[in-house]
Amino acid sequence: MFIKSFKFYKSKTTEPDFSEVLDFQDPNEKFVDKKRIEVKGNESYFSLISPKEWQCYEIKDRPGLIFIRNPFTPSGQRFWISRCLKDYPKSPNVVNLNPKQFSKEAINDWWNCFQTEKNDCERKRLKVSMRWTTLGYHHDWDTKVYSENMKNKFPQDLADLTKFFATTLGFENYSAEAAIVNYYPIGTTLAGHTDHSEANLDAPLFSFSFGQKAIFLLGGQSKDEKPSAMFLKSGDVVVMSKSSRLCYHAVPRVMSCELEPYNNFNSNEPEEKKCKIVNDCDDENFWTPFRHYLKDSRININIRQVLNKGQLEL
Ligand SMILES: O=C(O)CCC(=O)C(=O)O
Repeated sequence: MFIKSFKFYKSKTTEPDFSEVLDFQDPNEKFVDKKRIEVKGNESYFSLISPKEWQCYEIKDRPGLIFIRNPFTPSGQRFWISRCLKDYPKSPNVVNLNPKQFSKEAINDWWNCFQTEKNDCERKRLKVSMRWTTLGYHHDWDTKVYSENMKNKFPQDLADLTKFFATTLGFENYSAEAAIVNYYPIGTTLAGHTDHSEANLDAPLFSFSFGQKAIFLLGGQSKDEKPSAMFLKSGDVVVMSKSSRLCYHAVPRVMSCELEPYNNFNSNEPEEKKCKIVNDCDDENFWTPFRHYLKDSRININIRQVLNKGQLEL
């Protein structure tokens, strides 16, 4: 059932029927519950609107899945997008680019190479080949085993952001220790899988989406179950906790989206909400290369806690 749905939404020969895809812009109350979040404290966090204003949902037959509809401010989105493109793919973080096909410079600082490349054909190759970078404990795609030998410092800003979501949603003692940043040019997909390599399978998985929209499938713990399909748009946050933590999920389609909150904004966010770096993102000269990249691409940051509480290493 999972594979059938994946193929259905992936189809390029005929445009699939999207009528069963949940759209949280206009949530159908038959399938979706509006979740009340008990806000811990009165604080907000840079790049986010106040948790009191978050639109937070649960899906009726998918316990443990929490969907927060874009809680990012427009310049907050710009900040995380620029981190994902310009900074996170830099060495010592690991990227998928093959050393037989790409220069050391590209593998060490992909965005810089992509921006300075003059040859259009090579620029295109650099763009479409970049599919992931890993942070913290690096995901080993072959063995699927994390190790202390394959680990770098996890970016503090991303750890703090994830911790803020975790605490606000009532997940205590959360620690972000591994992330995959996925880059999806339109037309690419991610096959059905479960994330089960972490020693800690109780801590929730956090997923932040930016850029063009995706269809996300969330099924059960076996591929026999028909998955729910939902749109993920720029800024949307998905939390897979409790019984959804080990469920099959996939991205069968990335498609263009009418909403581009990172492009269309007048910079009237209160100054006190911004830090210097977010102010830089408001500068259109700074933003232009990111705008170009996102015209036909999506980015997803997928964050996991690896260790159990009190565990210091693997
Ligand atoms: O792109 C997404 O929304 C999901 C990514 C994902 O499932 C993963 O990185 O394991």
